[in-house]
Amino acid sequence: MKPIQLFDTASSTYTYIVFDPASHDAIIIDPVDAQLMRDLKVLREQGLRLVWALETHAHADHITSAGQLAELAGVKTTAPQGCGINSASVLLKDGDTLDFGHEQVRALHTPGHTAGSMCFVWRDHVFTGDTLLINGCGRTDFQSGSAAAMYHSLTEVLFKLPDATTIWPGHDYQGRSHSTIGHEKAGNARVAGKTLPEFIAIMDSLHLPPPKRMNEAVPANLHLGLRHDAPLLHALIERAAEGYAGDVSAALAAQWWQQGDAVLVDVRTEAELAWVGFVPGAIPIPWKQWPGMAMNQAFDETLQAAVPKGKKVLFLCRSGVRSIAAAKRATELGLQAYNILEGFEGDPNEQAQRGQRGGWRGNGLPWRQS
Ligand SMILES: N[C@@H](CCC(=O)N[C@@H](CS)C(=O)NCC(=O)O)C(=O)O
Ligand SMILES: [Fe+2]
Repeated sequence: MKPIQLFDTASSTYTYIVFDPASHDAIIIDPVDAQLMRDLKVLREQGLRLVWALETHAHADHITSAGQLAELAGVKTTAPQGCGINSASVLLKDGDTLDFGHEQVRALHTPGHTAGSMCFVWRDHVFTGDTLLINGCGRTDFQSGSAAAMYHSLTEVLFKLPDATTIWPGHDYQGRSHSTIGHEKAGNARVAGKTLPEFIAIMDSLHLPPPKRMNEAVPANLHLGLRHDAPLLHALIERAAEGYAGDVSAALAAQWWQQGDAVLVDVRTEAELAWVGFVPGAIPIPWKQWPGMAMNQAFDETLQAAVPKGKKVLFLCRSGVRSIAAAKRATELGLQAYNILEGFEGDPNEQAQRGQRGGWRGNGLPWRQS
């Protein structure tokens, strides 16, 4: 079994998803904020339930999406205890293990790139973060880095793993994907066959420019990528759901709709549209069914006629209950159906601030009062 390896080109960062094939419980290692939607999509497509998000260290070159994954997917966050990421729900010490389904990862404290850096061992694989890279290693010239500590972590911790262990690095800047402990022990240009003074001399002579996003990334990552004052209410989100394609935020729904990728169907009753307000351009197909009631043929037929082949359908109701029922029915009819989270009402605070006769709602949907 292999991990799913994902790449962020902007920062050359590898993110990993590892899962238990029996329970479908999964973990994600070093997720990147710009790839949040991609990662949620992979999880949904593979039918995985994310249980842990792990950070190998406080990154200096990109912002983690762990905080957003916690808010959107309910994942529990973990970080090495020596990295100052104190908002993580679990802080890991050397040797700690995390279970996901019948699988387990073990944390190895490997200081050097940063003082708190960790690697994670799973079966005969090791996720080495920015400690051991392919034919290289993480830099040691900032963020509590230490070449001497790195030398010890490489030679006394990682190189003590079996030679056949597959290495999955946190970055690669030359398109390589993985290596093995045996291979790096024998040929890694920075450390193989080097004494400690030789290694320190090599690290001291690198003179790498600082990561471009360092001043922004490090403080953000100490809070798992979330700013205290930035509510996620209107973020563009898409998440897995059972019985239909998924849940989306109103903002993302509006984007798909405006791009012409999706049809927007409002399932509220005529009376509600008249009294509460409506979304101009949305197709009204009221959902008038409840458990035990025979299927409403009119709903099925109008819906099928309204959604062109190849387009998604987005369902909107008042609070997000009927839209789920409608999305499930549409899925049975063979459509790619999504439920819009929060419904038309959305956030009560925002609703109070809304203009009287219409305009654009804060969540991205236009609306008008009849
Ligand atoms: N050029 C990249 C930074 C690259 C960099 O410094 N990467 C760090 C990991 S955060 C490293 O340890 N690199 C080791 C190396 O390039 O040998 C950026 O601006 O973001
Ligand atoms: Fe790093």
